Amino acid sequence: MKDTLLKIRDEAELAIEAPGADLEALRIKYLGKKGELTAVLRGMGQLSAEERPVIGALANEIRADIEAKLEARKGAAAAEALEAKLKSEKLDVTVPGTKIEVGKMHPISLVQRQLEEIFLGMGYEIAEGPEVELDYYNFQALNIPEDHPARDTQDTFYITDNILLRSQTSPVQVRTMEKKRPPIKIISPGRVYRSDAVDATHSPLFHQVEGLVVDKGVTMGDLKGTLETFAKTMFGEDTRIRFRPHHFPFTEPSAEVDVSCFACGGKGCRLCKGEGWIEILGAGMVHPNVLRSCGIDPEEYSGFAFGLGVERIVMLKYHIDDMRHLYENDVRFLHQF
Ligand code: 2NM
Repeated sequence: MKDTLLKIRDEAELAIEAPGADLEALRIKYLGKKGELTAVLRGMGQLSAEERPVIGALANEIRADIEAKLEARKGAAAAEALEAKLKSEKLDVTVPGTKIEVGKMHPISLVQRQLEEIFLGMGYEIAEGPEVELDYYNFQALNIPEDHPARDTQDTFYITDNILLRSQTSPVQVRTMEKKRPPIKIISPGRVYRSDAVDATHSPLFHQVEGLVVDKGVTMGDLKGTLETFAKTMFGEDTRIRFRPHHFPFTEPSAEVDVSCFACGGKGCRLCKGEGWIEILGAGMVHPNVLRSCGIDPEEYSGFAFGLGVERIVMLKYHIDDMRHLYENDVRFLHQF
């Protein structure tokens, strides 16, 4: 029995010292209720009265010995683990930091913000609305007849018979006129969609800013004064504007609006193609049918509206000759603004 005990002690010692030893498993194996040492002690009944205290003392000594070795090894393992953790988490404060790239505002956003600032400064509010729109708000309420070419599936993205991607931001104006009583003074910036092939001057998605003023006694003179103030703020104090007669279904009378060329001052250059003038806006007095559709009495109220394409302004302002640059997201292009 003594030999068995000594053998257990030697084995346990080796096992505890072995690299990667599972100390808890070893504790159970040797000292646990069903462990090897316990098994030996259970057999002590067969021993003689002289042998029993000697073997008992040896067994207790070995138990204490194994316990102490386990504890010591546990402490060493914890110290090793801490050492490894400290090593792996070592921080070299002299290593160069990760460079954080600071982005830039896209030129379309830049110009859109600028347009917003100008009209906010004139007391306008910014109105927004859905890009997925009902046919009613995009066409019908805007006095655009059933057979108008803009309604063709060739020109407009239809989702169903009466749901489409808005082709202008005017439906926002209609929704505002439906909801609010005059005075109304809003601009509606946002994305619009037309089924155009991509080329240097066309994109199926582009951006518009439209304006609308409705009140008692609003005139074409107010429209001219507003657009003149806008043009001077946007393109410089010397800028002049001119109206050319045009047709829009939603305004009467309607005009296309030019600004004097901000590159040559009107003498004629490459930017204005020798004209001295650059077309920049569409505008007019809101058609009585449109006011009526929105529950506003055209006998009591009148209004003006205008619309411009943001991409066109961006391209003129920054001398960009191809609209595709604005959508290709090449950072070398975008970092120029
Ligand atoms: C343009 C040109 C002329 C316009 C009209 C309206 C509304 F809703 F009041 F009838 N909103 N925008 C308008 C007028 C838009 O864009 C070239």
